[in-house]
Amino acid sequence: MFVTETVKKIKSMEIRGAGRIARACAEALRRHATESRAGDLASFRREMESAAQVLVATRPTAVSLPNAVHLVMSGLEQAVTLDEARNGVIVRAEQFIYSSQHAVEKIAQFGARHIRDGDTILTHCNSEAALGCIIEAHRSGKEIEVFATEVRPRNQGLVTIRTLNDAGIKTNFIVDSAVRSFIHDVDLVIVGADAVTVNGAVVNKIGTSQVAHTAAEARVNVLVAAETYKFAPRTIFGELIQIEERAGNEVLADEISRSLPHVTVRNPAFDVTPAEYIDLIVTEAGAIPPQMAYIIIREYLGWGIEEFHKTFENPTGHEE
Ligand code: RI2
Repeated sequence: MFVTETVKKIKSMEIRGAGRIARACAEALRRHATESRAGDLASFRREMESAAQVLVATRPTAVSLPNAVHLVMSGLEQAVTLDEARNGVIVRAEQFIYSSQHAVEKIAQFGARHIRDGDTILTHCNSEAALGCIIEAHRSGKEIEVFATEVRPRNQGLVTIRTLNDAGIKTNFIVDSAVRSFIHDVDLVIVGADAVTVNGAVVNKIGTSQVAHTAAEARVNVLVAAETYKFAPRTIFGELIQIEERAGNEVLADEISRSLPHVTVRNPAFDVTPAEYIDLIVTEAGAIPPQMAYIIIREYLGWGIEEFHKTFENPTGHEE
C-alpha cells in the first residue's frame, strides 16, 4: 500500500526535508483516493481520514506535513457523492504538489536577489528552499562561495555538498562546531525551516539556533527560506511546536550505549531560533521580517484559524 510505504520512507528519513515530506503525503493521499475500493461516501471518508492520521503522525515537527494533509483533505468537505469526494482529494493533492514546487522556485528567485556578487554564504542542514536561493544566485552569474555544515547526527550536510558540487559552486565542508571559527569569512547565512511560529521564531534542524546566534554576534544577516505552508496557524492559539526527539543510536551505537549504563543519549532533531536572530524570511509571497509571520498565517492559512474558532465556540462539533 502506497500510504504504508510513504510512512516507512518518512520515518526512516529516506524521504526527508519539510517540503518533500509534505509533497510525499499529498501524493500518498492522491494515490489512496485513486485506488480506494470504498463503496460509499461514508466509508471513503473513513478510509481517507485514517490514512491522513497515519501520515500526520510520521514526524511531529515539520508543520508543512499537517498543513498539506489538511489542504488535501479539505477536498472532501463539500462532497455529497463518492465521485465528488474522490475527485476533490485528487484535485487538491495535485494543486498542492504543483504550488509547492512552484513556491520553491519563486523563493529561489527572491532569495537569490539578497545574495551579492562575491558573497560567501553559510548554510546548515539540507533545505531545498535554501539551496534553491544559492543555486539561483550562482546560475545568474554571481561568483559565490559556500560553507556547509556536516549536520550531526544524520549528516544531511553530505547531501548539501553533493548538490553544491554538482552545481559547480565552490564549497567548504565544516563540522558543526566550526561555525564560529569561520563566521567572519561569511557574508550571509541561509537556512530552511520546518516550522515558523506566529512570533516569527523558526524551528529548523538542531544547531540552527547556534548558527543564528553566532551570526547575530558577528553582525552577519540570517535569511530563512520558507514556503507559506511552513507557517503554523495553531501557534496563534498557543499551541507549541513539538520538537522531535529521535533514537539515541543515531548519535551513539547501541553497543557503546550498553556499556555506559549511566549515560543517556539525547537527540532532539530540531531547535528554535528566536525572531531577533532572523533578518528576513523569504516566502513565495515575498520576503518578510519574521515579526510579520502573523500576516502570512492570516492571509495564506486563514482556514486553520476559522476552523479553530468553530471548535472553540462549539467544542462538541455538533450542530446547534
Ligand atoms: P526544505 C529538514 O528537516 C531540515 O531541517 C531543513 O532545513 C528543513 O527540513 C526544510 O527543508 P529533516 O527532514 O523543505 O532533514 O527546505 O529533519 O527542503
